[in-house]
Amino acid sequence: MDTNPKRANAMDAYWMPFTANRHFKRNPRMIAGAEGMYYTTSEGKKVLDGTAGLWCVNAGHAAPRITEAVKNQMTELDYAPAFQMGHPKAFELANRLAELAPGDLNHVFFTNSGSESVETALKIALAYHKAKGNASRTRLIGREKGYHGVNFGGIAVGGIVNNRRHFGSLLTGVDHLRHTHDLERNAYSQGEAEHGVELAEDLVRLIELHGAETIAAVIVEPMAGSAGVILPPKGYLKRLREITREHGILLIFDEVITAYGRLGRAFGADYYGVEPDMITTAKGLTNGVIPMGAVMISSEIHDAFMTGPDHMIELFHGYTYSGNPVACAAALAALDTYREEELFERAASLEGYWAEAMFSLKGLPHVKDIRCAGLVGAVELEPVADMPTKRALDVYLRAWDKGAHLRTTGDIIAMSPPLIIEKQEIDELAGILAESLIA
Ligand code: PXG
Repeated sequence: MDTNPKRANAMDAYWMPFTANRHFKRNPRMIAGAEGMYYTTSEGKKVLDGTAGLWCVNAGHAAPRITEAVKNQMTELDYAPAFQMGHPKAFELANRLAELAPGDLNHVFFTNSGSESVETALKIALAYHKAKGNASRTRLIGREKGYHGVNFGGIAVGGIVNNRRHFGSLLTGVDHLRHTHDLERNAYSQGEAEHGVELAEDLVRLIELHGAETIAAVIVEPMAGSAGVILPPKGYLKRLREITREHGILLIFDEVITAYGRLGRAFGADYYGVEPDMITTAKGLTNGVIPMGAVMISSEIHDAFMTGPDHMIELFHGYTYSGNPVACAAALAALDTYREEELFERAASLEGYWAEAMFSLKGLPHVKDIRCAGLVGAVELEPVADMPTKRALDVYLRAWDKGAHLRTTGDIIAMSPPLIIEKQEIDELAGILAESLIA
């Protein structure tokens, strides 16, 4: 490998995110192109995208309407200042999202990523309580195994140990609910898991411990993605909603993965029938094409800020690229594509076929659980003794050689294909995974 950073194709300069850099650079997997369901590698090999990029390319790669919209926007208006200045597409997009969002989540704050959406929602939660005269509500509650991006608020409320342990004291005043991963009682679940509703009572325990008047918000993924697809137990999210409502605590759903059709509905909140006070999103908002996130916010929260003198800034928060015109154009085109190609409905109609394909892997070597919801699937494997992550990584590498791209987290294989997937491609993906488990 050429490691001289002064040469164009040397690999050392790029410090890759969440990657085993030295391992990757010894044996790189390079993508040169992508269209529809497939990547093309730099050697010209076609690889089925079993994960919609990183859970984001819901309409498939190079969706023509989105590509066109981005090109056009670049020449029409490339950038407009985001503070004290507007452009029509940001308002149009906010209206479209408010219409799509459940209940009275009628307001939208734009960010550039899932991590920023999380920081935004947490800050709004704190500032909301202060605006309402409840300044003692400063505590934030997350959940073990939760993933809320990589910024400081997100890793503080998050519960993935490796994402936290190297980064000092994080935020103070944070606590965590217990996770709901329970293979003994819930192996081979679909949609929701049968057992574990009582884990929502953990929130009552934390309220008794800290006092409700100190707690601002609870943030959870309705279905935990990054930790390896952990489905909520039946009734669990509803119970969290009841407890938070009863105690004046805001409920934030982190839907960076579950929003925009992944579960066959616009939001996980729709799929599970529970309405939070805020929803954080990113990824599928623009089909992954341009970085963008959006936080959906209830009227109750938004209106609490709209009280002081009207020349004053109501929320001291925002990003240079909030509502960037090119990102807005990409998002509007993505929403058009989802609607016109009926991709959310398509995901819902494939849910059963998908689950059958996933469950057909039951009984293959080292498989100890399979979990599905919408077009998400996970296969949990027995780890190799004393070598955690090795089993799944080996399966991943074999699948790549056989022409499919999967995700691994620990010893769990996760899949979340573009919503345009055809039945024969579901068969292809499950077939490659089956062979990779056996070989
Ligand atoms: N919240 C949730 C629930 C997420 O899944 C983020 C926040 C952060 O988003 P950004 O855009 O800042 O990365 C995420 C991101 C994986 C995987 O394979 C998952 C994510 C990102 C990359 C890989 O599990 N989730």
